[in-house]
Amino acid sequence: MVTTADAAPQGSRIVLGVKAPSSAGTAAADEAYDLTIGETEIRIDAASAAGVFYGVQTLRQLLPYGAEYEAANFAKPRPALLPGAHIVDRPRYAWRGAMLDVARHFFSVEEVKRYIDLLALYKINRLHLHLADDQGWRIEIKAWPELTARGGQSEVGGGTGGYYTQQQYADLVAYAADRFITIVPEIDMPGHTNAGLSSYAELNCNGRAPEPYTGIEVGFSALCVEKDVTYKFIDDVVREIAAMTPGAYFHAGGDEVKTLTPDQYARFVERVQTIVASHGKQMIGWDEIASATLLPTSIVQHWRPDASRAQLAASPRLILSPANRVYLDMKYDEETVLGLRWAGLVSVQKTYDWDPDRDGGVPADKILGIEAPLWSETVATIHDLEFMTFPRIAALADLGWAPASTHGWTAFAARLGAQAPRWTALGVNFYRAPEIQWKSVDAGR
Ligand code: TNX
Repeated sequence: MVTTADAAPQGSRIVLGVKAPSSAGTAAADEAYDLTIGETEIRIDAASAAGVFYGVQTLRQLLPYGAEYEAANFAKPRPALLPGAHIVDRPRYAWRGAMLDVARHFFSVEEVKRYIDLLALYKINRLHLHLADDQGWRIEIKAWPELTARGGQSEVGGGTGGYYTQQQYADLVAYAADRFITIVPEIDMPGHTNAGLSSYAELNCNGRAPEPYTGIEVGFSALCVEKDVTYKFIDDVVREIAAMTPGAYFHAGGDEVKTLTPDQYARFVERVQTIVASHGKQMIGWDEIASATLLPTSIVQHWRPDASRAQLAASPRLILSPANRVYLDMKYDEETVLGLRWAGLVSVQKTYDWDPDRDGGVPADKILGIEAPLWSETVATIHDLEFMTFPRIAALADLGWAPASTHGWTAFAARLGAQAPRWTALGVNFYRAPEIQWKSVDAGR
């Protein structure tokens, strides 16, 4: 056992170094780190700043949960005992994502920053923002100002909605980048577009703008794929968002279109893919896009449990988000008040206890990683958001990071239970799933 600097002013220190860790040369070396807790020194070695950051998050999890309170809560620094350790660590998957639907219910910049902070603790490295849907358009587009002036003012249930100015979006991108999280913007198209269609009559095939929509039905809206102005619109939107997004990706949605023929749909996806590539981004789409001819750089996000495995297997690259495993908007159990249940009940064990490489039914070498979406039809506040996210996001994070060889529900459930005091200290409104033995706040000092 060693002590940290506070307890042993005679010499313990923390050294952060950017140099090759033990995992150098492996595919995951970019995010790898070594953490050594010795008698007089704590060292974190990594090849990149991201690796150092992940080493710090691990060290943070080893500190007593009280460290999560502002230091001002304590009259004087408290000693902390840490176990001696040499940890050689690197992620299993390069893509460890969370998705937040800010369209059905709007979440403010401050709320999204809080979400980012909580995700960073568990080494999540992508935050996919679902920025437009039938119920609201949430990102300022200077060439099409009505999108936010009109389309940004509604949300599920009739609330006032909201949107991010370009400056606010850039601030979010920078805040996430400081925590090694890449923002992945999504503008869903051609379906899920009522907010856009209600802002500009010309985007509609019949030239008439529909009313704003505040219900939770899906599949009724679509951009007019036969009109040229539609592609001018998409080009402007992708250009402005791409210019504010240093990350390599643009998510073009593509899900649940019920008003187009399969051929119209595929031609649309291929045309959008060209637009996205022309603005220097790799296109991501929900798994329906697998029916189109895709570029090698495009990424298919698997979500429908019954999606065609043959089409998925033929896709260039995959992110796995099977709804019956990782949808954070599904109810946990029969008692859950919030959430939907079309993909079944999604317990913590359901989220954790599968092997993406083997159980997805798709070739492992195409899998970039996994992502947990939080759709917000029933999720209206940050408290709701935290309740549906925690503890399941920790299961997703462990599945995305830890080697398959260490996977095991019983040991994971114990590690998970030990997070409770830290979440309490952080003020997280987590669901105390009854199957987990949650440590009490007094146990972890
Ligand atoms: C399906 S997942 C949708 C969303 C809904 C979600 C609710 C996906 C690509 N489409 O529009 O919000 O189910 O669980």
